[in-house]
Amino acid sequence: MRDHDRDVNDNALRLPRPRIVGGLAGLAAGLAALAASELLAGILAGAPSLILSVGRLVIDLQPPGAKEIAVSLFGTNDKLALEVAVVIVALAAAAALGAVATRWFVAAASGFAAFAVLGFVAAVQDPSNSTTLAGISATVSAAVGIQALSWLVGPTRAFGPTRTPGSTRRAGMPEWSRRGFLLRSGGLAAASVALGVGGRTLLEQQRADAAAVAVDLPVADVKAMLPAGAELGVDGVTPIVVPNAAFYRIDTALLIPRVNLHSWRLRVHGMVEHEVSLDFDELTALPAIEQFVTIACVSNEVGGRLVGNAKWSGVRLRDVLALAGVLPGATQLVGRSVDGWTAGMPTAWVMDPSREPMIAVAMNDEPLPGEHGFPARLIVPGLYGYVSATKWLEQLELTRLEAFNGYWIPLGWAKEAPILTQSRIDVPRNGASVSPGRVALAGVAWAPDRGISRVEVAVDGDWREARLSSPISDATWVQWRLDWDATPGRYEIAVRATDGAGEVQTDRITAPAPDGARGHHTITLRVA
Ligand SMILES: Nc1nc2c(c(=O)[nH]1)N[C@H]1C(S)=C(S)[C@@H](COP(=O)(O)O)O[C@H]1N2
Ligand SMILES: [Mo]
Repeated sequence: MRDHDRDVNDNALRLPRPRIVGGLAGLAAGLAALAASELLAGILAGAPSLILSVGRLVIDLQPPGAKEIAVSLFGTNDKLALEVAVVIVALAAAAALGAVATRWFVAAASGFAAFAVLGFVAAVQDPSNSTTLAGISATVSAAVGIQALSWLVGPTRAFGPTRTPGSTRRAGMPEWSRRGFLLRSGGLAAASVALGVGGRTLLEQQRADAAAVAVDLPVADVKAMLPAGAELGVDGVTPIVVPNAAFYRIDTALLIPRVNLHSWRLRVHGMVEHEVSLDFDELTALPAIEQFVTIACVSNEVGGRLVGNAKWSGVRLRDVLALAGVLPGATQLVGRSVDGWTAGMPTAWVMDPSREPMIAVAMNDEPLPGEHGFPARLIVPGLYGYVSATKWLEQLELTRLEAFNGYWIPLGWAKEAPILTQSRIDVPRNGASVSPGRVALAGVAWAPDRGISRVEVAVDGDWREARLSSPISDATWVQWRLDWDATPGRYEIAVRATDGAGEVQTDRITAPAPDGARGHHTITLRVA
């Protein structure tokens, strides 16, 4: 190690420009501030992650009509992108404040405090965050950031007691050597990233644990069974029953909502004869049912994978509604989640005896996974998820259709949205090259809950009928297969399904918004 005087000399000679020094210090201090909140959130149940809170605020403030943003925010990867954007903006601001700090420390410190206030305000929008803990988190985060900034470039550095007579340092400049400064800020940044990532890991673990508690699953009298021939056995085709770990996930939750099974209740209210509130045991004491249902996301593109089929177990939604007594005129049923998300559907759709809407507490014979709505969710055959499939369900409200709009409706999505007839080619992959001879073209087709009566495949415009797997029910998808004698060349392969009512899937292409994507999934193949 160098002695202190060498350090100071070094500093005078080689210290980078104060604005760069300040920027780097601000960056490190910003990382420390963010890490403090992540760590607290990981350790203290109920303490918010300020990053997630601000991300949540961004999602909630989506300007109505920004359909494309809304589409992209449905996706899971886009959530990560949103978080990364929040962190980048926060760090850029911290770097800018750091550059200010070398000349006007109080202003920079106030900037850090202002960011903490923003984080606090964002955090208390979410009712599941404790206001006290949000306050503590914001305060600690600001204090850590300001302390780190002061340690690296603050007034105590510039005017510290170790100032040597004759030093050429300017006021406001750190007294570390360049190497010392870079080591300290780099070390702080690295430690912050490590602690922050550790904190986030703990936080996600907390949420996963909450959903992994032992649950007594209802046992249905009538078992849902797969018919013989439910699976065509073509390599690479989506399985008829999608395993939980592979099932698509779509929601606005940046972090799986925490639900304590022991205090959780389902409240049925609004236009009912009498309000009903059931705890988990009371809910699952109702007659148990299970059924396979294919659910789909309205933002699924033609050929997309935001659709899946699972065995759902739970109770009949109509049994629960009957306990409360739905009043005439209650034309809409709204499912509300513990984090305030809502989906509304026509009561008539729910009451139609041709289908069996349910409150599911199990998915493929396992308790509902945290990301799929633990402890209870709605599954309503035939409707897109955004107007029906409320996860982390907490309330059922009976109202009139005109009286309330669910979460996505003001953002430009259709109020009523039955799942459109769609089909997808799974094998071969688009753009693949295959050998001449017999080629299995195969995929899935769905039209819940009208069922699929026929799937046709066009090879260069010539439609041929595919073979179908035995359908489980009208509420589920089927696999299809066409064996094709391929001769060398380039081909365009398209698929279309016909629903149970005889209606052929349209080739008229539409975007997912406002009520689902239309058009035929089409791929190109090379046979050589
Ligand atoms: N609480 C809550 N439930 C929700 C959503 C949500 O954002 N929050 N998204 C819905 C949408 S848009 C779809 S497509 C389905 C997806 O269910 P999955 O994630 O289990 O596949 O959940 C629905 N339920
Ligand atoms: Mo969705």
